[in-house]
Amino acid sequence: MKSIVKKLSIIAIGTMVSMTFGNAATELDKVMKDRGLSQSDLLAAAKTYTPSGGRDKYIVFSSGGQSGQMLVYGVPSMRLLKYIGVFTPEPWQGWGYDDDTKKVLAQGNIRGKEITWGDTHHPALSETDGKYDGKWLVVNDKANPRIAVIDLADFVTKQIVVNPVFKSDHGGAFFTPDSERILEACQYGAPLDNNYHPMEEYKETYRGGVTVWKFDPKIGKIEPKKSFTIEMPPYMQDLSDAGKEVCDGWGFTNSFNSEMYTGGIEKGLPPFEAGCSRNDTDFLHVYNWKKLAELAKDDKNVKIINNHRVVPMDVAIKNNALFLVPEPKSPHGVDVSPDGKYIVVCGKLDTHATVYSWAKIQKLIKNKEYAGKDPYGIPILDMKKAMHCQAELGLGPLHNQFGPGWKDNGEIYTSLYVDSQVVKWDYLTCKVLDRQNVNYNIGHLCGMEGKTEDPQGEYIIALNKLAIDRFNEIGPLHPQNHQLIDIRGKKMQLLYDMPIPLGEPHQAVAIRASKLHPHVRYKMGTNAFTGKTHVGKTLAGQEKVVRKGNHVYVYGTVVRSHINPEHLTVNKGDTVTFYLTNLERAEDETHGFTVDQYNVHTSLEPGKTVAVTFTADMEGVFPYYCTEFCSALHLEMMGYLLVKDPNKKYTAAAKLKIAKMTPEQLKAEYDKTVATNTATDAVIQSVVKFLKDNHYEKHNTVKNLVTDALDQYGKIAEEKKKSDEAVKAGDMDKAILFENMIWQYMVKTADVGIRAKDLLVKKVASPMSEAQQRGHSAYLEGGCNGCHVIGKVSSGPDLVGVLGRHENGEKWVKQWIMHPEKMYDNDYIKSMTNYFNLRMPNQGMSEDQTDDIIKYLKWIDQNANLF
Ligand code: K7E
Ligand code: CUA
Repeated sequence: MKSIVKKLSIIAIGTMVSMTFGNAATELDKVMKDRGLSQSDLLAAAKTYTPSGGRDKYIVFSSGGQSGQMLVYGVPSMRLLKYIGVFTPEPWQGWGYDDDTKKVLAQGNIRGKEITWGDTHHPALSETDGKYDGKWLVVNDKANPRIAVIDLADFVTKQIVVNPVFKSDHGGAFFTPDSERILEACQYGAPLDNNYHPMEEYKETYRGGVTVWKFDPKIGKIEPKKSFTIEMPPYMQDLSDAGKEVCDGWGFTNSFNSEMYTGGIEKGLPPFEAGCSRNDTDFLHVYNWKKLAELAKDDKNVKIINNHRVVPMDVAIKNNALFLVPEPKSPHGVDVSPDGKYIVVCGKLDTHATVYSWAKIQKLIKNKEYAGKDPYGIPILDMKKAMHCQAELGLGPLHNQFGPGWKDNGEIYTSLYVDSQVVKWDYLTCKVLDRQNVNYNIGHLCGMEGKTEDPQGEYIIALNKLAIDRFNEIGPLHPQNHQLIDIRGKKMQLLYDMPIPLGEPHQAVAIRASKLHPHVRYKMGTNAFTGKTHVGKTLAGQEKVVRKGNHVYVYGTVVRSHINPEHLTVNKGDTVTFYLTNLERAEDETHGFTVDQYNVHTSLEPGKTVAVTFTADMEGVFPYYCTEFCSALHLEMMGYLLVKDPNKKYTAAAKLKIAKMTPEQLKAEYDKTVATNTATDAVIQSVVKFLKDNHYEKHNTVKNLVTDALDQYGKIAEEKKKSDEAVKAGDMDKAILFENMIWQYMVKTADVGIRAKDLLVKKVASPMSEAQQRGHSAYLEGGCNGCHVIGKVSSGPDLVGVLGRHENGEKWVKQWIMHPEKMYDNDYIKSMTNYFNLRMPNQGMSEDQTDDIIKYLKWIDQNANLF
């Protein structure tokens, strides 16, 4: 008995399921077949697909490699959100094309030389207590040793600092757990000064090192004066990591040329690659940056090189602050475990990852138990005695990320460059747990907050060096390939390939989106780089042009859809500065600005003030315009720069005779324009009434739109005043133009108002049942909307109330949809056919679809007041 009941209920559920999802399931089957998708593809799609308007849980900041920029994208959707201009000009944001951004870029000039490219490698997010706080982002430039600071309040680069002693850098940037310091390690050994030193004196005069930058996390600024560099042997320092928890105050940097080989292929010597990988081991540098920071404050303990404090090796050695630990052959990544108890080093040319124990290292240091000294006198600790365990992972281990099970299960993920794999293993026991193939040749891997003291897990992103066959062919230069991997299960699952059309990304860092709180707009008149009021701040009505000698300052404003001023005449050779303030308050109402042929551009987000300076060295007429498609009148958002040569005589052109309008014609045009405005206003008022009746103020997004609409509407009164004055003065031409301006404001108001109304309808309408949703889809599929507009008589009758129009309405409508031809003789149908000059065709709707459409029509009737 029981089993029969169970069976029946299973059948019942089965029927319900197929009733509910029947159509969708059939379509899904078809799509799977057509596109050749498997069940696991569907699962991967469901794990990454983010419906329109949806948000990602994590935000990734990826270095943009040779582009010198940063990339921002979301996880799990892998949707690209932004490029951030950092070391390289970025035209959209005006980065390097307006005065203030040029100043930031100029901070990165090296010895007076302008550098317009960068090789970004390692981004780092600021931390509080070893956890991301969502405030600052820093990244290094390997080619031109620099660090940039990006403000996460607006995702804009605010500072670039040049390393005064290195000639290249790699192992940085790395924040210490409270963001008071940033570690930046050198890469290629080179003289710390700027002088010539022959290659033969490499060991004597070339050096490596780690710069310990002071950072003020309150204002997000690196303080070069309070920073110093630890001198190190020219071993080609590579990746680094800052100590945390039990090893807080220490830093770890590995190296790959302890041979100090200097190449010379052109002289018949073996190349660098052979000489640098000769030894079985290289050195992990272990240094007490906190102690050295104290020492560096005293002039006695430092050498000043290029105006920068350098702590020499012997000072560090004498103060027990610098040690070396052998590590297997040309290693690459070094990562400190979340509790600071272990340091994991990847072998690169060795198949192992080596786990060092901080407790053991400390004990060796404390007991001064050294295995020897390097040529510079730095104590070397015994590798075996410092080691916790070693894991045989495969070919080419490069980088590590920790997973949420780090504490109990030693959860860690390592990239294998040569084997093209991500390996999950246990760094406490050095046991391998799982492998996932990636495509191809992975470099870094990015866990969700996987470098912090609080790794989130869920996903790992493989940042691959090669894409090869993964994407459509686009020529010999392929995109980069970021692959999203789900790590929640026992087995890793590859979910998504994301092509990146920019430089080699190296490292990326991911943070929970909930930790970021960027601004929507700037406070009116803000200089984005000082955070203070811009000297060029100009409000509506304050626009003016000021000449000081041969420098012309324009205090201008931009707002939909005009630039004020619209004419500017200057002399050839004048310097021109446009100060522009975007008066908009509305979210996403950005304007852009350029003067044709003068190579300037800027982006004006709401509230921002910018300065654009150039020398008007070409005579002629130069349109300037807004470069963002900001409204229906965007193309009209323009003006003219006229540059005349003061040494030239210009003869006036003969005036073209154009017939003038008669006073009667002018009056007629004026009346017509006013009538259009009155009609448009009636539409606006009906929308306003609808919005008020339905309590738009209860829905924040709708409320913002209404505020924006009313903002536009509010400008009408003043235009009306000007129009009336013109009428009084008998200048109908002018009056017509002001009436036209009123119409423009009305259109903008109506545009936003109707968007608000649509949004409000969706919010206040009763939710559709599954059947009603299916009915809505069937209605669209059947092409019903080609003739019927809900709430309006269009090419067919309004369908609001259609079910009540006939006796037995549902049956009537059903028959009419399924077999219209049977009813063509009906008197009512005949009259309708005559009226619309159209006859409803048989659209081949099934009975199920028709029933659903009727349910949808019921939903329309329930919400009739909204249409
Ligand atoms: Cu491995 Cu520059 Cu971090 Cu590239 S580095 S991968
Ligand atoms: Cu402003 Cu286009």
